[in-house]
Amino acid sequence: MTLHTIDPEIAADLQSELTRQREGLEMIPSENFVSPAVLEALGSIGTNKYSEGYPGRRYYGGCQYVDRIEQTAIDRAKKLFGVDHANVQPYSGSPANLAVYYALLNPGDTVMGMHLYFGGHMTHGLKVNFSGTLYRSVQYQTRPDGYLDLDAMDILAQTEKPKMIVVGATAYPRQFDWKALKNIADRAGAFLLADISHIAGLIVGGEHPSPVGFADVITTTTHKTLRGPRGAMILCNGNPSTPLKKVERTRENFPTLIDRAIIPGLQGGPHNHQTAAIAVALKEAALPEFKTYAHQIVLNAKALADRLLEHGFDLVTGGTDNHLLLVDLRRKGVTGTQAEKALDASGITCNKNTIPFDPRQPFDPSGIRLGTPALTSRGMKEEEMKQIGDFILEVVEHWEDADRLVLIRSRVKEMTDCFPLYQGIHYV
Ligand code: DSN
Repeated sequence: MTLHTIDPEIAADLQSELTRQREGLEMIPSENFVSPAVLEALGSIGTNKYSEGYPGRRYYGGCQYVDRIEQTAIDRAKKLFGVDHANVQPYSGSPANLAVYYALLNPGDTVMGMHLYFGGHMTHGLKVNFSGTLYRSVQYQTRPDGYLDLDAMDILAQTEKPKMIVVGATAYPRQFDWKALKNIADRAGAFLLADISHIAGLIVGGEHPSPVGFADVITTTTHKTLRGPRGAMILCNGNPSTPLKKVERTRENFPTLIDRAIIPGLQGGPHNHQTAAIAVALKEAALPEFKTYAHQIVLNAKALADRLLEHGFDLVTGGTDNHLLLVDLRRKGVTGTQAEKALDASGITCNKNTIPFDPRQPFDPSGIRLGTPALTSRGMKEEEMKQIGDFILEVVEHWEDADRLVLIRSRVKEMTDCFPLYQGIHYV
Protein backbone atom coordinates (compact mmCIF):
# COMPACT_ATOMS: atom_id res chain seq x y z
CA MET A 1 0.00 0.00 0.00
CA THR A 2 1.47 3.34 -0.98
CA LEU A 3 0.76 6.77 0.33
CA HIS A 4 -1.29 7.86 -2.66
CA THR A 5 -3.60 4.84 -2.30
CA ILE A 6 -4.15 5.30 1.42
CA ASP A 7 -4.26 9.08 1.52
CA PRO A 8 -4.52 10.73 -1.89
CA GLU A 9 -5.19 14.10 -0.27
CA ILE A 10 -1.86 14.24 1.56
CA ALA A 11 -0.06 12.62 -1.39
CA ALA A 12 -1.37 15.35 -3.70
CA ASP A 13 -0.28 18.07 -1.31
CA LEU A 14 3.19 16.56 -1.00
CA GLN A 15 3.41 16.33 -4.78
CA SER A 16 2.47 20.00 -5.06
CA GLU A 17 5.09 20.90 -2.49
CA LEU A 18 7.69 18.85 -4.38
CA THR A 19 6.78 20.69 -7.58
CA ARG A 20 7.06 24.01 -5.75
CA GLN A 21 10.51 23.06 -4.50
CA ARG A 22 11.58 21.89 -7.97
CA GLU A 23 10.26 24.82 -9.97
CA GLY A 24 11.18 27.67 -7.66
CA LEU A 25 14.31 29.35 -6.41
CA GLU A 26 14.51 28.54 -2.70
CA MET A 27 16.26 31.49 -1.10
CA ILE A 28 15.23 31.35 2.54
CA PRO A 29 18.72 31.19 4.11
CA SER A 30 17.70 28.70 6.79
CA GLU A 31 16.39 26.15 4.28
CA ASN A 32 18.17 23.51 2.27
CA PHE A 33 17.63 20.30 0.30
CA VAL A 34 18.76 17.13 2.04
CA SER A 35 20.41 14.34 0.11
CA PRO A 36 18.35 11.30 -0.94
CA ALA A 37 20.27 9.26 1.69
CA VAL A 38 19.25 11.66 4.48
CA LEU A 39 15.68 11.58 3.21
CA GLU A 40 15.67 7.77 3.23
CA ALA A 41 16.95 7.61 6.81
CA LEU A 42 14.43 10.23 7.92
CA GLY A 43 11.54 8.30 6.41
CA SER A 44 12.67 5.08 8.07
CA ILE A 45 11.33 2.66 10.67
CA GLY A 46 13.44 4.43 13.31
CA THR A 47 10.27 6.40 14.02
CA ASN A 48 8.68 3.29 15.57
CA LYS A 49 11.03 2.93 18.51
CA TYR A 50 10.94 4.37 22.01
CA SER A 51 14.36 4.81 23.61
CA GLU A 52 14.31 7.31 26.49
CA GLY A 53 17.81 7.62 27.86
CA TYR A 54 21.15 7.45 26.08
CA PRO A 55 23.05 4.67 24.29
CA GLY A 56 23.63 1.82 26.77
CA ARG A 57 21.39 3.50 29.38
CA ARG A 58 17.78 3.25 28.21
CA TYR A 59 14.42 2.88 29.91
CA TYR A 60 13.16 0.50 27.19
CA GLY A 61 14.18 -2.85 25.83
CA GLY A 62 15.04 -3.52 22.22
CA CYS A 63 17.34 -0.54 21.91
CA GLN A 64 20.45 -2.34 20.66
CA TYR A 65 20.20 -0.95 17.13
CA VAL A 66 19.00 2.54 17.93
CA ASP A 67 21.86 2.64 20.46
CA ARG A 68 24.27 2.04 17.60
CA ILE A 69 22.61 4.69 15.46
CA GLU A 70 22.69 7.33 18.18
CA GLN A 71 26.27 6.49 19.19
CA THR A 72 27.35 6.82 15.55
CA ALA A 73 25.67 10.22 15.32
CA ILE A 74 27.35 11.32 18.57
CA ASP A 75 30.79 10.09 17.48
CA ARG A 76 30.49 11.78 14.10
CA ALA A 77 29.35 15.06 15.65
CA LYS A 78 32.22 15.04 18.16
CA LYS A 79 34.79 14.35 15.44
CA LEU A 80 33.38 16.84 12.95
CA PHE A 81 33.23 19.74 15.39
CA GLY A 82 36.16 18.69 17.61
CA VAL A 83 34.35 18.57 20.95
CA ASP A 84 34.27 16.17 23.92
CA HIS A 85 30.51 15.78 24.02
CA ALA A 86 27.53 15.87 21.70
CA ASN A 87 23.85 15.49 22.49
CA VAL A 88 21.97 14.72 19.27
CA GLN A 89 18.48 14.38 20.77
CA PRO A 90 17.02 17.93 20.77
CA TYR A 91 13.91 17.90 18.63
CA SER A 92 14.91 21.19 17.02
CA GLY A 93 16.78 24.44 17.61
CA SER A 94 14.45 26.13 20.10
CA PRO A 95 14.27 23.05 22.38
CA ALA A 96 18.08 22.80 22.17
CA ASN A 97 18.44 26.37 23.41
CA LEU A 98 15.80 25.79 26.07
CA ALA A 99 17.80 22.79 27.29
CA VAL A 100 20.96 24.90 27.64
CA TYR A 101 19.10 27.54 29.68
CA TYR A 102 17.60 24.78 31.82
CA ALA A 103 21.01 23.17 32.32
CA LEU A 104 23.07 26.26 33.11
CA LEU A 105 20.74 28.81 34.70
CA ASN A 106 18.08 29.31 37.34
CA PRO A 107 14.81 31.04 36.46
CA GLY A 108 15.30 34.78 36.95
CA ASP A 109 18.99 34.72 36.05
CA THR A 110 20.11 37.39 33.61
CA VAL A 111 20.71 36.38 30.00
CA MET A 112 22.12 38.66 27.31
CA GLY A 113 21.31 37.94 23.65
CA MET A 114 20.93 39.71 20.34
CA HIS A 115 17.50 41.20 19.73
CA LEU A 116 15.43 39.37 17.13
CA TYR A 117 14.86 42.59 15.20
CA PHE A 118 18.62 43.05 14.84
CA GLY A 119 19.16 39.53 13.53
CA GLY A 120 19.05 37.41 16.69
CA HIS A 121 16.51 34.71 17.52
CA MET A 122 13.42 34.45 19.70
CA THR A 123 15.23 32.09 22.08
CA HIS A 124 18.01 34.63 22.62
CA GLY A 125 15.88 36.62 25.07
CA LEU A 126 12.86 37.96 23.20
CA LYS A 127 10.39 39.27 25.77
CA VAL A 128 7.51 37.06 24.58
CA ASN A 129 9.65 33.91 24.44
CA PHE A 130 10.48 31.59 27.37
CA SER A 131 13.97 33.10 27.28
CA GLY A 132 12.58 36.56 28.01
CA THR A 133 9.92 35.55 30.50
CA LEU A 134 11.50 32.84 32.66
CA TYR A 135 14.81 34.70 32.63
CA ARG A 136 15.75 38.33 33.00
CA SER A 137 16.75 39.18 29.48
CA VAL A 138 18.89 42.09 28.35
CA GLN A 139 19.28 42.51 24.62
CA TYR A 140 22.08 43.87 22.48
CA GLN A 141 21.80 45.37 19.02
CA THR A 142 23.98 45.87 16.00
CA ARG A 143 25.49 49.21 15.02
CA PRO A 144 23.50 51.23 12.47
CA ASP A 145 25.77 49.78 9.75
CA GLY A 146 24.58 46.29 10.73
CA TYR A 147 27.81 45.03 12.31
CA LEU A 148 27.83 43.66 15.85
CA ASP A 149 28.74 46.40 18.30
CA LEU A 150 31.36 44.69 20.47
CA ASP A 151 32.04 47.81 22.53
CA ALA A 152 28.35 48.23 23.37
CA MET A 153 28.11 44.52 24.17
CA ASP A 154 31.03 44.81 26.56
CA ILE A 155 29.47 47.81 28.33
CA LEU A 156 26.09 46.04 28.59
CA ALA A 157 27.76 42.91 29.94
CA GLN A 158 29.72 44.90 32.51
CA THR A 159 26.59 46.75 33.61
CA GLU A 160 24.16 43.84 33.70
CA LYS A 161 26.53 40.99 34.63
CA PRO A 162 24.55 38.31 32.79
CA LYS A 163 25.05 34.70 33.77
CA MET A 164 25.04 33.73 30.09
CA ILE A 165 25.66 35.59 26.84
CA VAL A 166 24.07 34.12 23.73
CA VAL A 167 25.74 34.80 20.39
CA GLY A 168 24.27 33.64 17.13
CA ALA A 169 21.95 35.00 14.51
CA THR A 170 19.31 34.38 11.92
CA ALA A 171 19.97 37.47 9.84
CA TYR A 172 23.62 38.47 10.25
CA PRO A 173 25.68 38.47 7.05
CA ARG A 174 29.13 38.62 8.62
CA GLN A 175 31.47 36.40 10.66
CA PHE A 176 31.63 36.23 14.44
CA ASP A 177 34.87 37.05 16.27
CA TRP A 178 34.57 34.27 18.84
CA LYS A 179 37.75 35.27 20.70
CA ALA A 180 36.53 38.83 21.25
CA LEU A 181 33.11 37.54 22.28
CA LYS A 182 34.67 35.11 24.74
CA ASN A 183 36.67 38.00 26.25
CA ILE A 184 33.45 39.96 26.76
CA ALA A 185 31.83 36.94 28.44
CA ASP A 186 34.87 36.29 30.63
CA ARG A 187 35.11 39.91 31.77
CA ALA A 188 31.46 39.73 32.84
CA GLY A 189 31.84 36.29 34.43
CA ALA A 190 29.25 34.90 32.00
CA PHE A 191 28.96 31.60 30.19
CA LEU A 192 29.09 31.96 26.41
CA LEU A 193 26.49 30.08 24.36
CA ALA A 194 27.18 30.04 20.61
CA ASP A 195 24.09 29.28 18.56
CA ILE A 196 25.62 28.35 15.21
CA SER A 197 22.40 27.07 13.63
CA HIS A 198 22.76 29.17 10.48
CA ILE A 199 26.47 28.72 9.96
CA ALA A 200 27.23 25.16 11.15
CA GLY A 201 27.82 23.94 7.59
CA LEU A 202 30.10 26.87 6.89
CA ILE A 203 32.08 26.10 10.05
CA VAL A 204 32.65 22.43 9.22
CA GLY A 205 33.37 23.45 5.63
CA GLY A 206 36.10 25.83 6.83
CA GLU A 207 34.34 28.99 5.64
CA HIS A 208 33.59 30.48 9.05
CA PRO A 209 35.66 30.39 12.27
CA SER A 210 34.56 27.81 14.81
CA PRO A 211 33.50 28.81 18.33
CA VAL A 212 35.02 25.60 19.70
CA GLY A 213 37.58 26.55 22.32
CA PHE A 214 35.79 29.86 22.98
CA ALA A 215 32.12 29.08 23.60
CA ASP A 216 31.17 27.08 26.69
CA VAL A 217 28.27 25.46 24.90
CA ILE A 218 27.31 25.35 21.23
CA THR A 219 23.86 24.69 19.85
CA THR A 220 22.99 24.11 16.24
CA THR A 221 20.10 23.00 14.17
CA THR A 222 21.00 20.30 11.68
CA HIS A 223 18.81 21.36 8.76
CA LYS A 224 20.31 24.62 7.57
CA THR A 225 23.77 24.93 5.99
CA LEU A 226 24.64 21.55 7.54
CA ARG A 227 22.14 20.02 5.07
CA GLY A 228 20.67 17.46 7.45
CA PRO A 229 17.13 16.72 8.61
CA ARG A 230 15.19 19.03 10.93
CA GLY A 231 16.79 18.52 14.33
CA ALA A 232 19.47 19.95 16.56
CA MET A 233 22.57 19.16 18.58
CA ILE A 234 24.21 20.53 21.71
CA LEU A 235 28.01 20.41 21.76
CA CYS A 236 30.41 21.12 24.59
CA ASN A 237 33.63 20.15 26.27
CA GLY A 238 33.95 18.68 29.75
CA ASN A 239 33.73 15.31 31.43
CA PRO A 240 31.22 13.19 29.51
CA SER A 241 30.71 10.66 32.32
CA THR A 242 27.34 10.99 34.02
CA PRO A 243 27.65 10.25 37.74
CA LEU A 244 24.39 9.62 39.54
CA LYS A 245 25.05 12.29 42.14
CA LYS A 246 23.96 15.92 41.96
CA VAL A 247 26.51 17.89 39.98
CA GLU A 248 27.54 21.53 40.33
CA ARG A 249 27.17 23.98 37.45
CA THR A 250 30.83 23.91 36.49
CA ARG A 251 32.18 23.74 32.93
CA GLU A 252 33.56 20.29 33.63
CA ASN A 253 30.02 19.08 34.32
CA PHE A 254 28.37 20.62 31.26
CA PRO A 255 28.00 17.29 29.41
CA THR A 256 26.13 15.78 32.36
CA LEU A 257 24.02 18.89 32.93
CA ILE A 258 23.03 19.08 29.27
CA ASP A 259 22.20 15.41 28.95
CA ARG A 260 20.04 15.66 32.07
CA ALA A 261 18.35 18.80 30.79
CA ILE A 262 17.25 16.99 27.63
CA ILE A 263 16.04 13.92 29.53
CA PRO A 264 14.52 13.79 32.11
CA GLY A 265 14.44 17.61 32.11
CA LEU A 266 12.57 18.48 28.95
CA GLN A 267 12.11 15.72 26.42
CA GLY A 268 10.80 12.19 26.19
CA GLY A 269 11.76 9.65 23.59
CA PRO A 270 14.34 10.68 21.03
CA HIS A 271 13.25 10.68 17.38
CA ASN A 272 15.34 7.79 16.14
CA HIS A 273 14.54 8.31 12.47
CA GLN A 274 15.75 11.90 12.90
CA THR A 275 18.90 10.73 14.72
CA ALA A 276 19.66 8.28 11.89
CA ALA A 277 19.26 11.05 9.34
CA ILE A 278 21.49 13.38 11.39
CA ALA A 279 24.14 10.63 11.44
CA VAL A 280 23.97 10.39 7.64
CA ALA A 281 24.18 14.16 7.23
CA LEU A 282 27.23 14.28 9.51
CA LYS A 283 28.91 11.61 7.40
CA GLU A 284 28.22 13.66 4.28
CA ALA A 285 29.47 16.85 5.95
CA ALA A 286 32.79 15.15 6.72
CA LEU A 287 33.45 14.40 3.03
CA PRO A 288 35.92 16.60 1.14
CA GLU A 289 33.18 17.66 -1.30
CA PHE A 290 31.30 19.31 1.56
CA LYS A 291 34.15 21.85 1.82
CA THR A 292 33.66 22.63 -1.88
CA TYR A 293 29.94 22.98 -1.23
CA ALA A 294 30.42 25.34 1.73
CA HIS A 295 32.86 27.45 -0.28
CA GLN A 296 30.42 27.69 -3.16
CA ILE A 297 27.62 28.83 -0.81
CA VAL A 298 29.76 31.83 0.12
CA LEU A 299 30.93 32.49 -3.45
CA ASN A 300 27.29 32.45 -4.54
CA ALA A 301 26.21 34.81 -1.78
CA LYS A 302 28.98 37.23 -2.71
CA ALA A 303 28.10 37.02 -6.42
CA LEU A 304 24.46 37.74 -5.66
CA ALA A 305 25.45 40.60 -3.36
CA ASP A 306 27.65 42.13 -6.07
CA ARG A 307 24.85 41.94 -8.63
CA LEU A 308 22.28 43.47 -6.28
CA LEU A 309 24.70 46.28 -5.41
CA GLU A 310 25.22 46.92 -9.14
CA HIS A 311 21.43 47.17 -9.39
CA GLY A 312 21.32 49.84 -6.69
CA PHE A 313 20.10 47.71 -3.78
CA ASP A 314 21.30 48.55 -0.26
CA LEU A 315 22.67 45.59 1.68
CA VAL A 316 22.97 45.68 5.46
CA THR A 317 26.74 45.81 6.24
CA GLY A 318 27.31 46.47 2.53
CA GLY A 319 27.65 42.81 1.57
CA THR A 320 28.16 39.35 3.00
CA ASP A 321 30.81 36.96 4.28
CA ASN A 322 28.51 34.00 4.68
CA HIS A 323 25.41 32.38 3.18
CA LEU A 324 22.93 35.25 3.46
CA LEU A 325 22.15 38.82 2.49
CA LEU A 326 19.92 41.25 4.29
CA VAL A 327 18.47 43.66 1.74
CA ASP A 328 17.32 47.10 2.84
CA LEU A 329 14.53 47.90 0.37
CA ARG A 330 13.72 51.43 1.48
CA ARG A 331 15.40 53.14 -1.48
CA LYS A 332 13.58 50.81 -3.87
CA GLY A 333 10.18 51.97 -2.67
CA VAL A 334 8.77 48.58 -1.64
CA THR A 335 8.27 47.03 1.77
CA GLY A 336 9.57 43.63 2.78
CA THR A 337 6.07 42.19 2.61
CA GLN A 338 5.41 43.57 -0.86
CA ALA A 339 8.73 42.22 -2.10
CA GLU A 340 8.24 38.81 -0.48
CA LYS A 341 4.81 38.43 -2.09
CA ALA A 342 5.94 39.59 -5.54
CA LEU A 343 9.00 37.33 -5.42
CA ASP A 344 6.80 34.43 -4.35
CA ALA A 345 4.53 35.06 -7.33
CA SER A 346 7.65 34.92 -9.51
CA GLY A 347 8.84 31.59 -8.10
CA ILE A 348 11.49 33.10 -5.82
CA THR A 349 10.99 32.20 -2.16
CA CYS A 350 12.48 34.43 0.51
CA ASN A 351 11.25 36.09 3.68
CA LYS A 352 10.57 39.61 4.78
CA ASN A 353 12.92 40.68 7.55
CA THR A 354 13.59 43.62 9.80
CA ILE A 355 16.72 45.64 9.16
CA PRO A 356 18.69 47.24 12.02
CA PHE A 357 16.76 50.18 13.50
CA ASP A 358 13.88 49.38 11.17
CA PRO A 359 11.41 52.29 11.02
CA ARG A 360 8.64 49.84 10.05
CA GLN A 361 6.90 47.13 12.09
CA PRO A 362 8.22 43.52 12.19
CA PHE A 363 5.15 42.09 10.41
CA ASP A 364 5.77 44.49 7.52
CA PRO A 365 9.45 45.40 7.76
CA SER A 366 11.83 47.22 5.41
CA GLY A 367 13.90 44.28 4.29
CA ILE A 368 14.12 40.80 2.88
CA ARG A 369 16.54 38.02 3.74
CA LEU A 370 18.09 36.03 0.90
CA GLY A 371 20.30 32.95 1.16
CA THR A 372 22.22 30.63 -1.13
CA PRO A 373 22.50 27.23 0.66
CA ALA A 374 19.55 25.56 -1.11
CA LEU A 375 20.42 26.96 -4.55
CA THR A 376 24.01 25.77 -4.06
CA SER A 377 22.75 22.28 -3.16
CA ARG A 378 21.08 22.23 -6.59
CA GLY A 379 24.43 22.96 -8.23
CA MET A 380 23.93 26.63 -9.06
CA LYS A 381 26.98 28.86 -9.30
CA GLU A 382 27.92 32.52 -9.80
CA GLU A 383 26.41 32.78 -13.29
CA GLU A 384 23.00 31.78 -11.98
CA MET A 385 23.36 34.22 -9.07
CA LYS A 386 23.85 37.09 -11.52
CA GLN A 387 20.73 36.05 -13.38
CA ILE A 388 18.82 35.76 -10.11
CA GLY A 389 19.99 39.24 -9.14
CA ASP A 390 18.49 40.45 -12.44
CA PHE A 391 15.23 38.63 -11.69
CA ILE A 392 15.04 40.22 -8.25
CA LEU A 393 15.54 43.70 -9.69
CA GLU A 394 12.81 43.11 -12.27
CA VAL A 395 10.40 41.80 -9.64
CA VAL A 396 11.03 44.69 -7.27
CA GLU A 397 10.64 47.26 -10.05
CA HIS A 398 7.39 45.64 -11.28
CA TRP A 399 6.00 44.27 -8.05
CA GLU A 400 2.46 45.43 -8.83
CA ASP A 401 2.40 43.99 -12.38
CA ALA A 402 0.95 40.48 -11.99
CA ASP A 403 1.43 39.62 -15.68
CA ARG A 404 5.10 40.55 -15.54
CA LEU A 405 5.57 38.38 -12.45
CA VAL A 406 4.02 35.40 -14.27
CA LEU A 407 6.50 35.90 -17.12
CA ILE A 408 9.40 36.04 -14.67
CA ARG A 409 8.08 32.86 -13.08
CA SER A 410 8.33 31.04 -16.41
CA ARG A 411 11.95 32.19 -16.78
CA VAL A 412 12.66 31.03 -13.24
CA LYS A 413 11.24 27.63 -14.17
CA GLU A 414 13.46 27.47 -17.26
CA MET A 415 16.44 28.00 -14.98
CA THR A 416 15.39 25.49 -12.32
CA ASP A 417 14.62 22.86 -14.98
CA CYS A 418 18.37 22.83 -15.66
CA PHE A 419 19.03 21.80 -12.03
CA PRO A 420 16.85 18.73 -11.42
CA LEU A 421 15.76 18.03 -7.87
CA TYR A 422 14.85 14.64 -6.36
CA GLN A 423 14.53 12.87 -9.71
CA GLY A 424 12.62 9.66 -9.27
CA ILE A 425 10.67 10.84 -6.23
CA HIS A 426 6.94 11.25 -6.66
CA TYR A 427 3.90 11.01 -4.40
CA VAL A 428 1.13 10.67 -6.98
N1 DSN B 1 13.42 29.95 11.58
C1 DSN B 1 14.86 30.06 11.52
C2 DSN B 1 15.30 30.98 10.45
O1 DSN B 1 14.60 31.11 9.47
O2 DSN B 1 16.35 31.57 10.56
C3 DSN B 1 15.42 30.42 12.83
O3 DSN B 1 14.97 29.51 13.75
